[in-house]
Order: sequence, then C-alpha cells, then structure tokens
Amino acid sequence: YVLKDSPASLAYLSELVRRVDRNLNTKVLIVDDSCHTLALLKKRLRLYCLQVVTATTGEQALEILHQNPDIKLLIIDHLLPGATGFDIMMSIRRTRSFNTLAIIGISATEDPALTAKFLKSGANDFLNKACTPEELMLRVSQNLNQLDRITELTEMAHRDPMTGLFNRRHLYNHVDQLHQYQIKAGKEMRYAMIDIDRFKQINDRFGHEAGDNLIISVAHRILDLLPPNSIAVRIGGDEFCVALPDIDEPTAKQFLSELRSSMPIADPGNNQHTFAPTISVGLSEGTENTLADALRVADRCLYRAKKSGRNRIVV
Ligand code: GH3
Repeated sequence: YVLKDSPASLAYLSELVRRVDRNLNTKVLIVDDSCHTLALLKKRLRLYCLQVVTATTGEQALEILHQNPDIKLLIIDHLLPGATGFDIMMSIRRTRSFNTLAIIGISATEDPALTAKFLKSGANDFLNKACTPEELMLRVSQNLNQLDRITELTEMAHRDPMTGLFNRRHLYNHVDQLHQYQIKAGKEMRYAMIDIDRFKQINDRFGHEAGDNLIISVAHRILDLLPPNSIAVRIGGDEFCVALPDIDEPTAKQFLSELRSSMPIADPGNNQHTFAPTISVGLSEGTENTLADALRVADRCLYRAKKSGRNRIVV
C-alpha cells in the first residue's frame, strides 16, 4: 500500500495510523472463566494495540470497571461462576450507558436464543467464540468507532461552535448535576453571569463580524483566567456564565475583577478606531438549592449592575 503511493493507499494508511493511535489509548476488559479463552482473545486484541485487562468472575469485572471508568469495551461470557454474564451486564448498565461503554457478549454455545438475551441484557453485539480473528476485530473496531462517533457528537452538542465554550445544554445537563452534587455534599457552587456592555452599539457601529470577534476574544479571556475546575458557558449573544465550584466569594470576586480589568481591546479592522469594551457581572451566593435559583440570583445581580451604571460586579 505504501509503495503504491496512490491517494487511496495514503488515505488507508492514515486511517490505520488514526486507529492504532486510538487503540493505544483504549482499554478493553475481557471476562471469561476459561483461561484459554482469555489468553486467546487477549493475544488477538493486543495485535491491534488495544490495552487489555481480564477478569474471571463477574464480581471481579464490576470491581475493575469501578476502578477504571476509562474502559471503553467489555467482552463478556454469559456462563460465569456466581452471577451470570447477563446479571453482570444489567448491573453495569445502571451506571455505564451505551454512550460510554460498548459490550460484546460471547459464547461457545450455539443456542439461537442467546443473541436476543444478550441484547436485552444491555449488550451492543454478540459473538460466537468460534468466530474468525477477522470477525472479532471487525466487531471490536465497529463498536469502538461507534463509541468515538457518540463522543464526538456529544462534545459537539455541548459546545458553542463560535467560541469553543460550553453551551446552555451543557449548563442545564452536566452543570445541573454537579450543582446537585455540590449542594448535597454541603459545598458551595457560585455562578457569575457576565454580559458585555452596550454590545449592540458595537455591532451597529463596526458590523456583525467585529461583534463576533469581540465575543470570541472575551470568551478566550475568560478561559485564560478561569479558576481550576470551573466551567465557562456561552449562554447566547454577548452573555456568558461561569460556574465556580468550591470557590469562595473573595476568590470569585478576584477572578472577576481581573477579568473586568483585562477586557480585550477590540480592533474592528479597516482603519476604524479600536474600542475598549467593558463588562457587567452578577454573582450568586453559592448556597442556592437549585441551579435555576442560583442563576436567578446571579441574573438579578447582573440586572442591578447594568442599572447602576455598568462596568461593575454586583453580589
Ligand atoms: P446592555 O449593556 O444593556 O446589555 O446593552 P446591549 O447592547 O449589550 O444589549 P443586549 O445585550 O440586549 O444586546 C445584545 C445584542 O447582541 C443584540 C443582538 O443583535 C446581538 N447578538 C446576539 N448574538 C450575536 C452574535 O452571535 N454575534 C453578534 N455580533 N451579535 C450578536
């Protein structure tokens, strides 16, 4: 393929390199009480550079999955000592959805009812142990490719394409869960609502493209100064929200003051004058029971910041 040097062979080669690269970072767990099956499957999967972990019982598998949340593929026999493979799969699916873990059921038995039983218990796919090495690899790579596509699409669905920050969907799904966790654990969770002042005038004077560039620059400035573990979201238009878990009020204010005093100087190009935008910020208290309550408080503070003259932080 390499020697032919045709565009098709180069495309094939680059796809191969991409997959090897992906596989090098992909952990697979094989569960079977037969050491012979484990050794055979391990050898075949390692040929494709996958990282392989093995278990001989369902209970051991559950423990390994718990310790290794980055395992992407589980290959499991249904006949195991103790709990069956079906019970184990159902238990795993309570915490590991189809979005993060692919499961391939395996069996040496020729029972035609097995495939349906595996699929009903939470498997993505089923393989007979007598399958060829090629079929094994095709099933493994198809399941991993599908998982990669789900990850890509999930990432895209949670990002604002213009700034690269998270979007509202992420705020109301992921951050909402984090909020509930923080409050239950008695920890604080603050939110800063940030809005560029008189942004509409910037659009009107310098054009929409200059407005877009300013939104992007402000987003990058937020990312540059973002405290560890905090989450930056573009709510929409010129409005941003920063979730600040475990950040006390003085530290939150310090971050926001730095942000306010480091606003990017915007350059609309075409020899037009540069301009120095300002931002207004509202900060929640950190102890609100729900995300909706916290955002309402931060929004009210932002409203007061705007009403009292803009370019300020209100708590
Ligand atoms: P205030 O200080 O009171 O917030 O004034 P403002 O002009 O910023 O008022 P407002 O926040 O209501 O204006 C937001 C404007 O942002 C209105 C809308 O046309 C514009 N806008 C919304 N989304 C985008 C975008 O993606 N790009 C650009 N360039 N403009 C946008």
